[in-house]
Amino acid sequence: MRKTYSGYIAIIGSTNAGKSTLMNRIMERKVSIVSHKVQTTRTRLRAVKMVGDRQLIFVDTPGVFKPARRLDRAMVGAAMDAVSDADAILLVIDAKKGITDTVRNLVAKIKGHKNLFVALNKVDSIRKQELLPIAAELTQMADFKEIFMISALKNDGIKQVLNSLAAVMPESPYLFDAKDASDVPDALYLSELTREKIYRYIHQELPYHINVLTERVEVDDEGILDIYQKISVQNEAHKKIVIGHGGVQLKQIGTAARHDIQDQWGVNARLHLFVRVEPDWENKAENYEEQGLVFNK
Ligand SMILES: Nc1nc2c(ncn2[C@@H]2O[C@H](COP(=O)(O)OP(=O)(O)OP(=O)(O)O)[C@@H](O)[C@H]2O)c(=O)[nH]1
Ligand SMILES: [Mg+2]
Repeated sequence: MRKTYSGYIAIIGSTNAGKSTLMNRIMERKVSIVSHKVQTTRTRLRAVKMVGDRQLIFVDTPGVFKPARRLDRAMVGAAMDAVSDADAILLVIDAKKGITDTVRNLVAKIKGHKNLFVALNKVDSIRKQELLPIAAELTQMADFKEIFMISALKNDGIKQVLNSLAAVMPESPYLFDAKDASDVPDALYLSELTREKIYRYIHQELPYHINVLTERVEVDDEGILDIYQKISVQNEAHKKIVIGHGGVQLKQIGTAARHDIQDQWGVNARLHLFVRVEPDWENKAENYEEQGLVFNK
């Protein structure tokens, strides 16, 4: 019988390093939401990529940072769990920021792993000669198999990453049906698309205090999806901002999310958004479970 190869690759790194952008670039479509803000990704998101006949299961993770809230702890916990199961680890570093304390701490935690790779990302925005000292320092820090210089945004250097990772995948039956590009539950995926628009249109800190939960998806006779989502905010003032004057803000969020859903899925959809004041959403298990996060009591 022909040999098959399949394994997990954890994409980890500081928040805002470009992990989700890289994940989407690898998949050639949007699997994971992206924003210019830190702490965008809140849970692990898996996507399956075939490189020749080798199966690569990528796990995008929340950025690692110093956790303060319960949600933060669950996010960082999800990232570290992904690492412990991984056949290979791809550490993503924002080359503009270089080796920060967070990166240093992270490397200390993962340095025993046998398939350690690092991608210096955002090379489009820094000069080549600035990369060399960073690379030199990294080789002192751990036994990286390879240091890639990439731009996830400009699609530069991605092929090399894929080929090198494919080469270290263990011999194994396929762990996922090759047709399943992503095992993100649809409800979560839909919630994520809306949450991304909240990050896009609502400024400053507010998005971090907001949660989106897909409560129901119905399909009518014409195949049009009715998607009902609850946007949880912490107080009346936040609700006002999310809805906006005369509802314009919520409309902008809803329209953008609906377009995205339609584009990504090739379906027609109506998106029904309800904003609810739920001061305690961060302390409710249901808001963690859809996202696959562990709710620590
Ligand atoms: N210039 C440049 N910007 C990039 C590149 N890759 C990602 N970005 C930008 O960096 C920002 C953060 O990207 P994300 O992919 O959300 O980062 P992340 O590491 O997933 O962040 P968290 O989910 O918060 O941990 C976005 O504004 C991206 O457009 C790159 O190669 N070059
Ligand atoms: Mg992310």
